[in-house]
Amino acid sequence: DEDGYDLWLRYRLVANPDDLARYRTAFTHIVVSGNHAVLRSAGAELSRGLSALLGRSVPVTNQLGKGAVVVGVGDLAAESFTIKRRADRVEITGGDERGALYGAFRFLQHLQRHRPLSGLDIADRPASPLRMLNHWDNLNGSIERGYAGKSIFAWDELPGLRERYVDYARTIASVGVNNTVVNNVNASADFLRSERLTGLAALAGVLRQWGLRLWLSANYAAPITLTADRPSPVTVADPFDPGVQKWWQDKIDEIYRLIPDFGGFLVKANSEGQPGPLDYGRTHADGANMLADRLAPYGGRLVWRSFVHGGFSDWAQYEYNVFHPLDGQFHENAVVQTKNGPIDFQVREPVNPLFGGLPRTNQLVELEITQEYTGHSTQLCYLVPEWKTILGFPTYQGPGTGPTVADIVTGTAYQQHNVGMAGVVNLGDDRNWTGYQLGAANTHGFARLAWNPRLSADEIVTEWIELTFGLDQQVGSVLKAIMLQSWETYESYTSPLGMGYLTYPLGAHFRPDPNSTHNLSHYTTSEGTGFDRTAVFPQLYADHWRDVYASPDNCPDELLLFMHWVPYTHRLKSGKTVIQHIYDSHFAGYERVLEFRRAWGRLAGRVDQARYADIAATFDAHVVEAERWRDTIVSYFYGFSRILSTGAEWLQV
Ligand code: GCW
Repeated sequence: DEDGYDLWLRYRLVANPDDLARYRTAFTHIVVSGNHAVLRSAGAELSRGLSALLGRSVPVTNQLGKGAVVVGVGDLAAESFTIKRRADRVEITGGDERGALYGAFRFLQHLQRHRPLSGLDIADRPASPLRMLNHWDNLNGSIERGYAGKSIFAWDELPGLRERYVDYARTIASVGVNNTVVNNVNASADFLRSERLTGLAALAGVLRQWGLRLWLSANYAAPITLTADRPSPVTVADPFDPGVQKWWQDKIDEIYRLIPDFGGFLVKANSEGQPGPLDYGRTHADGANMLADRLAPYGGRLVWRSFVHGGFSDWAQYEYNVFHPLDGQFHENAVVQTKNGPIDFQVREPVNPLFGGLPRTNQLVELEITQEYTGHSTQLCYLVPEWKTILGFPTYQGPGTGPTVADIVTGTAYQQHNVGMAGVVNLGDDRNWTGYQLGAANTHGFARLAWNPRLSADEIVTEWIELTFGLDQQVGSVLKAIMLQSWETYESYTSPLGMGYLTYPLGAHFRPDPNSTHNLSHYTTSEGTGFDRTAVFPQLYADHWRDVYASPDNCPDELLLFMHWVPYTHRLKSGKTVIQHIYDSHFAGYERVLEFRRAWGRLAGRVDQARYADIAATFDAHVVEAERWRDTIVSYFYGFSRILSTGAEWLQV
């Protein structure tokens, strides 16, 4: 059935008869060398994948010999693997069981893509130790910023298990994810109730077989909430209070008795109404370290989010001002998780100045896979090109151009071990997992970048297309071109020149409504528009970027209205005036979406009917949304500026 459920784990019969014959001779059975649950998963996946690809049973046996695919552990770095073709067999060797599992998946992907067997010799290792998903899933099954149905986790059925948990674990392990936080950072304390923990332990048991550690988001006031009905309740959540410390110690002991490989806690504190240590006059570092110290003996980690703000006027610098002074105070197993930009996952933002601004703090970069501000599930927006610009950003903090964000989150910048990438995931219980078929490319792309931030967007998207739609050249080239343009296309018909936040700020963030953020994210008048942030924000960067951002003439066009307020007639580096750019980009962006729809239409008959029609329907919706955005934004700025477009007939009323 072609409903998208298999995502990129589609093991369809190899169509090319020559390839099929070659593969059938080369691979006849699997040998799992060792007795470990993760190795058994690797063996089971190889058997499942090879049997389907070759159209006949490829069983797990204990006979070495000709045609064996042998998976096991050898003398390599943790999580790394090699795949080697020997005279009569293939050897997949991991530095540990997890590495072996990743090698097994990579081998299957190699065959799914009909890559040549001659000289098959692959060695790979993950760049970052922490490759995490963050689910924003709630106890009632809803998902904050979820556009793919309800949570895949049926909390109230646990410890009862669903088959889908295995497919979830397979899917994310197949691209190297090794940690997952299963509940929302706006956390219900109820997740930590003793009654819930046995159920969560059952879920952790499934994940463990696929090399995944389960984490929980913790509500900082949990000691208060969860003791409220006791004779002597805990009445504060002050990290320096002995009663609070004891409560957390007992809770952490209880969790590790049930889940020995529990990953740790993710905490959103003193942010958007959440409780936290600041309520008691303590700092974020005090709050984080209290938990980190209690997790440390178990090998657990504490991830503390830096996303704090107090409204629009000083949003860009707020987070930096809170966290930069704390650099060096977080303990070794504490990690600060920082959103890519200083605001909130807008389609274009400067890189968060906390990258390069916290050299003595372990950091995760938080990316938003779910398309809260980038098209939900109605508009294709492939985010890997955006993420590449973030990861490749040279901070200039230090010698030369300084470490890039990728250098920081892979640990090479400051020789750190508790670093990596976290993605707010877009998975839900829709049959196709991500609400629309092409959304899965972002899930895949995030994980591939977390594995290796140096892969190009072209390589990653090509891999995803081949695994998902097969090897048809025309499908590949058309889809690749669409996907690689889609982020800048989304930007062009939504937010001009880095302005950001043009959706209604409360609620769902669906509707373009520039009026609702007037004098908040942009100061639009009849003379001009933008946000003059020059007084403070550019100074948070190294001198190089400060000089670039502080001057309207040096600032890159795409960030101009983030940094500056300019008259409509200000001339961009592109040669256009700001107002003409706003008009042109919105019309051109809409036209490009029409072109996406036409191009997809030309693939009729080349993609199975069900997925073809499903994606065609997405492009229909995409056109409607792009038109709404175009008309809202263009009329808004025409309304203020009253400047007619030059050369655009449709505005000359
Ligand atoms: O921008 C906001 C989102 C919230 C989210 C918050 C955060 C989980 O709209 O839904 O809450 O960011 O990242 O904490």
